Amino acid sequence: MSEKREVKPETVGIGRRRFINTAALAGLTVGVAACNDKPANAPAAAASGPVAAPAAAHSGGANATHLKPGELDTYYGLWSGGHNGDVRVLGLPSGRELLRIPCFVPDALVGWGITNESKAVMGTKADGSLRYTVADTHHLHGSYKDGNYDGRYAWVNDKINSRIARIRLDYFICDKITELPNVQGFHGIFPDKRDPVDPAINYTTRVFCGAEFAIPLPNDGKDVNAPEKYRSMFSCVDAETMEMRWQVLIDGNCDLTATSYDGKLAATNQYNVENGVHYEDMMSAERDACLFFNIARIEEAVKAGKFKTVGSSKVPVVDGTREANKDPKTALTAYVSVPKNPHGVNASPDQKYFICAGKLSPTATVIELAKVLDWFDGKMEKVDGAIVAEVEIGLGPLHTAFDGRGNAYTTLFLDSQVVKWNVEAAIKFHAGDKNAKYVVDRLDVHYQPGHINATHSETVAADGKYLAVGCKFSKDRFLPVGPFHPENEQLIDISGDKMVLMADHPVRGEPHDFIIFKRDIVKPKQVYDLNEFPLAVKDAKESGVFRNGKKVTVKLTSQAPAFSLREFTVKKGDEVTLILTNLDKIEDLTHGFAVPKYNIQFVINPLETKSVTFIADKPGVFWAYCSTFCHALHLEMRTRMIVEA
Ligand code: RUQ
Ligand code: CUA
Ligand code: CA
Repeated sequence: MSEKREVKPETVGIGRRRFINTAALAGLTVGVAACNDKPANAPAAAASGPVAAPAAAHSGGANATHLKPGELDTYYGLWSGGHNGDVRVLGLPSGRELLRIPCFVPDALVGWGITNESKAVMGTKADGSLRYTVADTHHLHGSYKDGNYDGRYAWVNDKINSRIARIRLDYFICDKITELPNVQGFHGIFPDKRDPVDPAINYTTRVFCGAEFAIPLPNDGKDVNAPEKYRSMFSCVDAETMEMRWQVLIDGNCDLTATSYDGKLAATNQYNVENGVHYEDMMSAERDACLFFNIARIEEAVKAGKFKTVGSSKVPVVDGTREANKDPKTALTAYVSVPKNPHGVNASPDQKYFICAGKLSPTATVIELAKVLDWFDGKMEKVDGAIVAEVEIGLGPLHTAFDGRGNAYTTLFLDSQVVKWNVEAAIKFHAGDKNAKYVVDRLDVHYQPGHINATHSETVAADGKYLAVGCKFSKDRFLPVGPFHPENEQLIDISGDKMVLMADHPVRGEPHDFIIFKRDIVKPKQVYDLNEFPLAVKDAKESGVFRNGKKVTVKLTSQAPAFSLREFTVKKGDEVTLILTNLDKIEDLTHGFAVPKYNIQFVINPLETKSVTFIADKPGVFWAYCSTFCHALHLEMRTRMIVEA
């Protein structure tokens, strides 16, 4: 779009830096009309630190991303899979993609949305077909224990249909999906880090979900022409059961979400305190808010029956509006003001602050959590007193990551940069010490970065090693492939004073968010436990065709290179349920099962059981074959399905 001139990636230096900046700003006039009211003088230039040294001069350098054949990565990355509705597992620093975990959208490789087990997780209509086949995943976070990832679960959102999916990190599979009632545009998501009341519960038990779009409550076709009645809610899902716990009716909307390390506070940034319906309305207020939730008080209110329900949903809804929460001593919510249309809110690893990125404001706002709690305790008069810094960092701040050494790294969408800034120095500067240099470093990224995360960034174990940046535009960074460009996930070494760009990785759109953790956090199992599956065919001798009127069950096992039945016969019009257990218990010995003309395909891992149900509506012979290479005689591994006319 903005790029007419050629950019030579190998020329790193001041000239190039300026050039890329100009290109990025030129691009925004076309691509980001909504942001045209940015301040005329770019604060980026004023606060700019020294220019980044050439990447080649750094000892870590790009070589660190190149692993020798057979070498393993030291970190896992979990990336949301965007519109594919899956979660991608990457090895880092190499950036190699190791797995995709389907969640919200069918997947033909593993048979997600085809097998009965996956359909039960995804949700079906009365006729057995899938309720939804599209998704828009943005945000992914892992479960915590003692302030660090514990490798039990991860959660990812679906913005289109307001669903939350849980990933089991023992098998790297999606095991539950919950649809949030009475909300639209479910966006931000964050697990709590411990219980607000019970100190023995030092791990995640709740997941918080923010909803961006206000809708009539209930959304039943009445009130559609009364936008002033549209409302948004903040939701809490139980981490174990994945049932809804409660919702909070709020003023304004929710964007991203953060939680405190003590479990007491959750917050969501709000870009639409105006309750505007059109984007001009949503940008009219000079300040929006970071809305805090007092979790213990909300749960007390629910227990005391101080809630209503909306429509057919039984989920308790408490009142978190400004009007109902004026008295700090009883308030469930606190609206801390932040400049115009903020975006990301992130919890610093020292457990003290939430950082709100300004988006339309070139600032980051630092909110001290102890002071928010003081307000709830009636010890501080104005909740805005919790703002301990509001400093200019550059144009279009979106998300922030941390290195555990007091520095924050914020993406600047419009400047196409990552800015490294020191939180305590920013607080000093805000307090009046104009000599406090809070901007430490800036690095050009390519281009228009959104999400950012560092190794263990939002945990007490933040180790300041690598930073990943999700760049929305890749422009000239890869071979051209027509109009639809890949995005560019860049990896940056942050172990030194200067950030060093290590690698570009093209990705299919649009991953948004990700977390990165040390490989020993998870202990993945590579062979299933037969007992996990109620339908398991535990012995090849149990195989056969079992008829009950028009309902037929076919039980089958696989052991390389054969299925337990050489053939099986059903009748036209039968409702067939085929159950297949893979009795191979050797790591990596996965089979597949594909039935021509019946739209059936799935893989079956060691000691896994899957089932499919279909109507045998086409008579004939159908060679059901193993579709995953498993053995020298893989091509011979078939069974003949005979459907009698
Ligand atoms: S939002 S960058 Cu969901 Cu920032 Cu994507
Ligand atoms: Cu079994 Cu291929
Ligand atoms: Ca606004």
